[in-house]
Amino acid sequence: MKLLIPFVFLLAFSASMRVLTSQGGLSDTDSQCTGDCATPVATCRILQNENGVDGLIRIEPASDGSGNSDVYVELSGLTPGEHGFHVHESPITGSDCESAGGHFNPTNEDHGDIDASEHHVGDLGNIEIDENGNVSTVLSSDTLTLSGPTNVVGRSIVVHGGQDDLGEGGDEQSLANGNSGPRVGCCTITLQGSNI
Ligand SMILES: [Cu+2]
Ligand SMILES: [Zn+2]
Repeated sequence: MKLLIPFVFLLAFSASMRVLTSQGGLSDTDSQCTGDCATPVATCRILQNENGVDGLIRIEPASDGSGNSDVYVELSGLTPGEHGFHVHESPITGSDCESAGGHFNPTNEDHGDIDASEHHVGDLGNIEIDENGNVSTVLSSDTLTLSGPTNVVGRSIVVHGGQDDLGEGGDEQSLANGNSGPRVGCCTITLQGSNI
C-alpha cells in the first residue's frame, strides 16, 4: 500500500502531462501550418494587353481528394466562341507571349484535349467565351500539379485567339499545338502561400 499510492499518483500525473502535451502539440501544429502545411494555390494574372484581354486564373488541388487540379478561369476582353487554353513550358518575359515556348509536355505525348487518353500535361482544351467576351469556368486536370515532375509553377498560361482542334486537325501542327492561332493573352504561374 505504501508503494501503491505514489504509483497511482505518478500514473495520474503522467496522464495529465500527456493531455497537456497533446494540447500544446495541436496548437503548435496549427501555428506552423500557415505556410507549407496549407493547401497550395497558384495564380496567374493576365494584365490587360493591347488585345484587351485580362483576368485571373487560379490553380489548386481538387477538394474531392481525386488528386486532380481545379483551374478557375475568369477572363474578359476575348472574342466570343472557343479559344485554345494551355499551360506552356516557360515563364513570360515582359509581355511577350511568344516567350512562353511550346506546350508543357514533360511526359512527351501528342497534343490533345484535357481529358483525352493522350495529351500534353499543359493541355486544358478550349474555353468558351460568351457574347460579352467573358468566361467564368472551372476546369479539372488530372495531369498538372503544383509540385513534382508535372509542376506548373513558374511556367505560363496562354489563351489563344482561335479554337484548339485538340489534335484532330490531321496535320503536324495539330499534334503539337492544336492550331490554336495567335497568343492573345498570357501570364506566369506563381505559387501563393496559402488559401486561408
Ligand atoms: Cu497555347
Ligand atoms: Zn498541347
